[in-house]
Amino acid sequence: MKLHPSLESIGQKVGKGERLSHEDGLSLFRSPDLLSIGALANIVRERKNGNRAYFINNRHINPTNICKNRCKFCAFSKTSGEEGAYTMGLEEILKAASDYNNGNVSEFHIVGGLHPDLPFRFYEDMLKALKRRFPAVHIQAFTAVEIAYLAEISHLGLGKTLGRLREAGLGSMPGGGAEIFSPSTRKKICPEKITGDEWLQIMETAHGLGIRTNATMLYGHLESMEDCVDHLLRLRELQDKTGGFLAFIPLAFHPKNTDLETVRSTTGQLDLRVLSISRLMLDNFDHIKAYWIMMGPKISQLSLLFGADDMDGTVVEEKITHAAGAETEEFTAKQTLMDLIRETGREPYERDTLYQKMVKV
Ligand code: V47
Ligand code: SF4
Repeated sequence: MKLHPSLESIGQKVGKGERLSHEDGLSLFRSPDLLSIGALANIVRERKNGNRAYFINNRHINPTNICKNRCKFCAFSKTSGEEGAYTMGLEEILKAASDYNNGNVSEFHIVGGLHPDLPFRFYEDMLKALKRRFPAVHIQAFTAVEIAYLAEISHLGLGKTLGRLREAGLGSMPGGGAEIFSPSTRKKICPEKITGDEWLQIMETAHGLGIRTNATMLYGHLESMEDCVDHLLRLRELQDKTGGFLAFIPLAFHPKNTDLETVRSTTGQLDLRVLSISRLMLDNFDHIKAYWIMMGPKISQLSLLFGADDMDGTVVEEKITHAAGAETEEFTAKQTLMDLIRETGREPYERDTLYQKMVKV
């Protein structure tokens, strides 16, 4: 493959399976040659996952949008009493869980705001009730930010809080809340949130207890290229230590109805670039997800040729990105995901949360 001069040494490293450096990451962000970056990411993607492209039959549930943090990039959260603020009761949560395919999904993905008044018991009861009604469904719930908050309100400490949640039915944790680790940028976009160091510490503790998690990075807001490369390298460092991350998901910032509304939406160019660079830098992550809700099905489909090996899932109901102006549907049928995958020449595989059961469909 003839590479742009800016990518020659990176191409050699990728060919030999060598680790890329911070400087390489910056060169990838600066290079004008997106197609070559994608082609290099594709080499790594095919080395790790062959021609497979995964998806999951899942349902998202957001029990409450009331949140004491009110991050500047978030259009989903509300203050108690504000118009549009909601908190679902247990029955409502169970009803939502069963309203798609009778609850016949392989995963419930549950995240929400940091509610100032709900007790720790509410979260335990929710997990237990879901597990009782849908014993076969894996529950992936609570970002590290929520876990930090639950540890605070439970007064049990982090390890015990995670242990209690696991006993109640928690299977794994999603990757949200990572945003961008750089302290100065983080302060601008989510000053109330736990720090990047704390996010990493919580993930390390979860991994130490055998709880697998995902990881994310929010991009397309006020971050710099350096922030992104630093973020990816810190994830890579923790993955070297614990091996607990399942997948990485780059999250495209949606500005509408947020305090950062003047920032323009991400472009297809940036979406594909961040995704490919993530695949190249995170050499110890097995999976890179192109979350179709945030990228849109069109770019998400092309991502399968730019380093991604997973399109996430059926989702069914999505509030976080849609509050911020997402124009995608909230639900994509399994058949549609399979068609999108096949059109790119990849082979669709339906997977479970932990990538243990993967069935060619
Ligand atoms: O933590 C909030 C982000 C996350 C906006 O682990 C926004 O498999 C874009 O983490 N524009 C929640 N992003 C979603 C999330 C996720 C989604 C799908 C799969 C997985 C996984 C994780 O959404 C939040 C925050 O980082 N977010 N507001 C916004 N305006
Ligand atoms: Fe709350 Fe999460 Fe929204 Fe921040 S991103 S305001 S923590 S719901």
